[in-house]
Amino acid sequence: MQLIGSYLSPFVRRVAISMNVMDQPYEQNSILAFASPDQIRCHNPLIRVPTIVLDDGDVLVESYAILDYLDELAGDSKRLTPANGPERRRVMKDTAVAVGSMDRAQWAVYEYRHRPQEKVHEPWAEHNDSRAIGGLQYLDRLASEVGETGWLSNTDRMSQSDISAVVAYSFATAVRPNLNLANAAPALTSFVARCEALTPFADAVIPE
Ligand SMILES: N[C@@H](CCC(=O)N[C@@H](CS)C(=O)NCC(=O)O)C(=O)O
Repeated sequence: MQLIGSYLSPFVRRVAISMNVMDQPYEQNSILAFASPDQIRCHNPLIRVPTIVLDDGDVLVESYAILDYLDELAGDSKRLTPANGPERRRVMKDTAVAVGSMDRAQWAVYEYRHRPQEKVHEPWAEHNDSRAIGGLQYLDRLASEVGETGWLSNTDRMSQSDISAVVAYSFATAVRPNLNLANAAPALTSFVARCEALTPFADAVIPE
């Protein structure tokens, strides 16, 4: 299985960490979508990462669809989003907030990265920053109740919401340091430190 995309992308990183947690072997191909579009276009018409090329040549796009397939492959003992019931609803909701926070932080940073300086619209970046903070503070409230060993969606082991929350926090901190998340989300900050020290996370660090 080939995972296309750099760990600079939070969407790629949440897939990589999920595969590490599930013991799913993969080969990472660290292509940057903006720098090398042709190498991705041949697999994905959207020219976005993550893109996964399966061993039989089939291709999956979009992190949600990829993770859904990986959960199915892993089976009930290893899946990261529960298969059904209130547990599934809860993990789906908390994951959606985490992924929405990634989106918002990305839109804020793209405002500076992909527009000429004279066309940057600061209020749009600030709007997205405030929505990213809103999502991360929701996760912070969950983190304030997990103690030293618990998980954000109250599951008995790590779930997709934990992985996506940690990735969203670390990405937002890297690209929008102005958010000052250590102050704005202190419980989440401690939870992230606990998780980033674990091998599945440390094996997929954000490059310098
Ligand atoms: N909804 C997508 C988001 C993927 C995404 O935005 N990827 C970015 C990298 S972080 C990308 O490939 N951008 C290239 C572009 O926008 O042209 C997912 O969950 O996979």
